[in-house]
Amino acid sequence: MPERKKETLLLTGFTPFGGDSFNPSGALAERFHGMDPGGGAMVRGLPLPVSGPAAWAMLQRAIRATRPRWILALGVSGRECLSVETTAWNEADFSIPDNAGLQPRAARILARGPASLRSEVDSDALTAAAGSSGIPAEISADPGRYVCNWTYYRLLHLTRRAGHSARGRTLFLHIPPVSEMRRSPGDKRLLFPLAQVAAAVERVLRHLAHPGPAA
Ligand code: PCA
Repeated sequence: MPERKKETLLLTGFTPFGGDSFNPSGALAERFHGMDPGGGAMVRGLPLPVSGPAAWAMLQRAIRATRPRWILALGVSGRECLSVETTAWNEADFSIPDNAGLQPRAARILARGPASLRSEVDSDALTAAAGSSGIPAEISADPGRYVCNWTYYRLLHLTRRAGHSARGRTLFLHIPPVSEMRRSPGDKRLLFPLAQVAAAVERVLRHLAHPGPAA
């Protein structure tokens, strides 16, 4: 019997920004590229530039080329937990310039788009899967108003279209800062080892591709 072609699970992350020299989200997108998370899927990892328009242009090309069945977008937050983001907001309000030097304030992302968009992924089940890794996981309706929210809003706006390959299967996960981001020996933030965050993201990937009882 010919082997069935695997369907794409597009996993995005971001490059470093805001003075940090490391971004675990982009590193994990690279690490999991080519992984088989079960459910007939194959992970395609894509680190994105930290700039709304540039990230979106790259993401649109990847979506057109791979017609993903699932999209999991990752970004690093300042929170000491995993945040399963349920909602994206039609607002760009950057507290610092992005990597292209753009800094929209109180601006709409899409002039005629709705004020907010919600993911249809089962966030309760997914949060339970993420939290079984030992890193606390919470449901969040606030992905900030920076590049992650921008990207998530555009993603949900695109994939909610009837017949879109990733309709109902698009989600954003904020991950906590990791030890590689320590700014100085006196940096007092709770920083997780990258390997532990990777284990949590792996659970999320497996759950997304193949929902079922947590392994
Ligand atoms: N986090 C930022 C942008 C890139 C990233 O990893 C954010 O939360 O918007």
